[in-house]
Amino acid sequence: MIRALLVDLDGTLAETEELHREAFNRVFQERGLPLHWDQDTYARLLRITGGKERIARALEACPDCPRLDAGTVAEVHRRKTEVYQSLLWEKEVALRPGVVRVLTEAKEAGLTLALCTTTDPKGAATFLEAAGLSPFFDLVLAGDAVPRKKPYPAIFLLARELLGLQGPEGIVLEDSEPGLQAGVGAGFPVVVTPSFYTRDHNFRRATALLPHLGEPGRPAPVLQGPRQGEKVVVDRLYLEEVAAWWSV
Ligand code: XBP
Ligand code: MG
Repeated sequence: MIRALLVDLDGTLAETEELHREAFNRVFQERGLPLHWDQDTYARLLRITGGKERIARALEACPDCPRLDAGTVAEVHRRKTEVYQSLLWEKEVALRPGVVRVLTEAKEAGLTLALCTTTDPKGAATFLEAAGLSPFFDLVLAGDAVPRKKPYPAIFLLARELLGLQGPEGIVLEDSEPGLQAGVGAGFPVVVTPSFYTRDHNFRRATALLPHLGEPGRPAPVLQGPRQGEKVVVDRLYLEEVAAWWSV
């Protein structure tokens, strides 16, 4: 029996990465840093999870950029988070299909919901508030809550420990390869719904792979996993099937 859903934020709940990208670029301009990330560059940089880490790596690879110490990089990232928070209120970010339904059903069934995200906790909190999702989550693990971000399994291992989950009592919902690796590494079945920036990632190890979670009247084709080739609406029953499939 599943007891918890461990849910990623960026790309899984909503397509937030374009707002992150805009926030990074605005702050680079504000600070006079000779960096500008177009979509192709950003797609590559998303492999480096965590905004601070991403900025630091991009600065190292930029010959015309000043050498900033870790404190200054953290300060640039703090400002980026502020800009991102304002953008979340200014621009409406639509939740992905099935998200509210799956969270609502899980909550009604008494499951524990944990947000497990690489993004900064302040940005994550503002996202949840702006999207009306705060009441769903019993636990929020974000940013530097663990020393090593995805693809390391630390964040999901921490959730496992805090919630006392055995084996597949938790299911991870993810959109990216680093997230999938982290979930698998922590011993959880992982349902992947790829997003705009992660559609070319390798999801071979996903327990279930679908373009989205589906809605009644708009089921999603199962690309991999239980009921492959059929169209499903991901619900509690399907998630139980995923957990059983993983255990075999
Ligand atoms: C995605 C990330 C984040 C965001 C930027 O995290 O890697 O770093 O791109 O956010 P996830 P910050 O999909 O695990 O939620 O700048 O706040 O790190
Ligand atoms: Mg993600």
